[in-house]
Amino acid sequence: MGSLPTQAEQAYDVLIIGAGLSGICSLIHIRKRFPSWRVRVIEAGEDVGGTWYWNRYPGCRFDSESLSYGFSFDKDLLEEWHWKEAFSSQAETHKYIKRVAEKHNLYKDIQFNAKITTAHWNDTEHTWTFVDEAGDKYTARFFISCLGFLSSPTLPAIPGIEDFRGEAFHTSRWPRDLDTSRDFANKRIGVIGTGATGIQTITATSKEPSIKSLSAFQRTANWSAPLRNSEISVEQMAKYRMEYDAIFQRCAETPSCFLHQADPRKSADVTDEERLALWEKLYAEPGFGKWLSVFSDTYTDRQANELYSKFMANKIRERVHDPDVAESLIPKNHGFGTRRVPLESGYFEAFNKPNVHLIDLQKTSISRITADGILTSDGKEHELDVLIYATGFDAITGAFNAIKWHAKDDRPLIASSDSKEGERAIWVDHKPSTFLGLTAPAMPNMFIVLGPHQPFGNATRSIEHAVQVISDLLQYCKDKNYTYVEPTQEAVDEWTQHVIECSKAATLTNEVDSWMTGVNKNVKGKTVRRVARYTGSAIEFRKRCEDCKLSGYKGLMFA
Ligand code: NA7
Repeated sequence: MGSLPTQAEQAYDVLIIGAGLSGICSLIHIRKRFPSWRVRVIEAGEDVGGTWYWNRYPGCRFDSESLSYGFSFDKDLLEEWHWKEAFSSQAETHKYIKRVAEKHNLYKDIQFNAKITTAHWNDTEHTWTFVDEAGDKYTARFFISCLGFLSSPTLPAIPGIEDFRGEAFHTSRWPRDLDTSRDFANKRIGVIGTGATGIQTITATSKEPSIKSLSAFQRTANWSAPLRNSEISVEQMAKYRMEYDAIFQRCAETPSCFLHQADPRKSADVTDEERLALWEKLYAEPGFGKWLSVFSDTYTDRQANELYSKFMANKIRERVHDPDVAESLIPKNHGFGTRRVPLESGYFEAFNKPNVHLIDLQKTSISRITADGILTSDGKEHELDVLIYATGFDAITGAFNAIKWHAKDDRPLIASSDSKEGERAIWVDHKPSTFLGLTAPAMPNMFIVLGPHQPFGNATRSIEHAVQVISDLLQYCKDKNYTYVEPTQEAVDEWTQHVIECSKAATLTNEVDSWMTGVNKNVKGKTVRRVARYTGSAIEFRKRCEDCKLSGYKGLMFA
């Protein structure tokens, strides 16, 4: 390693931004691999956990299996840890992450309450300098972005937000000391948004016996299906511990690293009875099987998708007493599974309660937020004491966009094409260009975990893999005494084209607006669909990363 600048207050070999699962996994591995290196994590929150630190809203929990989620490299902790439920709650998951941090003595290397605001590349020194909100500076040779792909919350672009006199907050900024059974007593609660978060929040809040009323404001109906959670006893957990190797092996063999795999048959290969039998079986089982273990053409063949959607629509009709409400809850503009399917624990039954109301914004839209609630276009004012924004995130590129980047040649990372900086930006109009999703052009010495163009599936599995690849690459730099690494434009173009080609296979998903297709109407410049995530399989992704390493890192420039 060349010498680091001395004038900076804090100089590191590796700076990690974010102390969620990606950040702590990076810290553990970098420390282990490079014991003499100075490593520091910068984190905006007060504790480790990332997603599981910020999202404390009621009902927040996994909808992938707890057993498939832990760090597979930490065998001791797998032996020690008891997942209390098949689908762990936020509190338990956060406890797990804290335990990882304590066990590996990570806290001493993490700077909390520090939000990075600007980043400057120094092309002479081959270093990045970061400045946080408090004005503190950190200089680093390499940095690992562990910013998260759903970490930048967005409020709806609705007039009057600032007028509301009651309590209002975004689900991922849930007040830490709020006790729903106490603080929601006798209150009229409103929730805007019915994505995965809204569905969990609405379900849990509807079960609060003390609330006066709950109004769910739904702009787009979302498909959702039963989670079927259960407790894991001490005896069961002891048994599961012996199966961990097989569990992680299975994750490694599926396209999204979940425990579920599509049925290789096509919908039309079987009789109506056989088809129904598989669907009923999956519906009765816990977890994502009902999204991911269906017939292989369910998300590519329109007719196959329509059939399955009809099956799911009937399930909703069976569960919701009021037929009009049921029809409003059944999505009409997209087929089942073409958006990420949230799993629920009584969501549809919530609307059978007399004090729970669905406001279908397709029938009457929100005109404005007022001092006392929400005014809809039919002239009705829905009076509220608490207003919860379950309105999602500026996904994938949002956390990058929250930092002012001065990359190589002082280029900004993100800018819209119609802006002054548009011509020089690296990701114009939020369109990422990367090499293997791990590096980006004109952003030397940056490595990304769970960023654009990476597979997102089972997050921990993707994180472990990305951190491994990055550690190997850093080892290569160390061994060769390189202080500079950047992808070639050719490699970036080729990889970005591959990501776009892969996305074409997800035919029906591509026809739907969602954070997965890069749309968020609350964010300037995100009104049209774009390819921001890797939809090829995780298996293919791993292979391409391995090929790159075996080729001596073809596609990367070093100095
Ligand atoms: P999502 O899935 O992006 O959902 C956001 C929800 O908020 C969705 O129902 C939106 O409706 C709704 N929304 C956003 N803006 C508005 C306005 N202005 N008016 C009305 N409704 C609005 O975010 P989540 O937090 O639920 O989930 C994100 C991921 O986290 C999830 O997929 C899991 O992977 C975990 P829309 O559909 O845009 O009409």
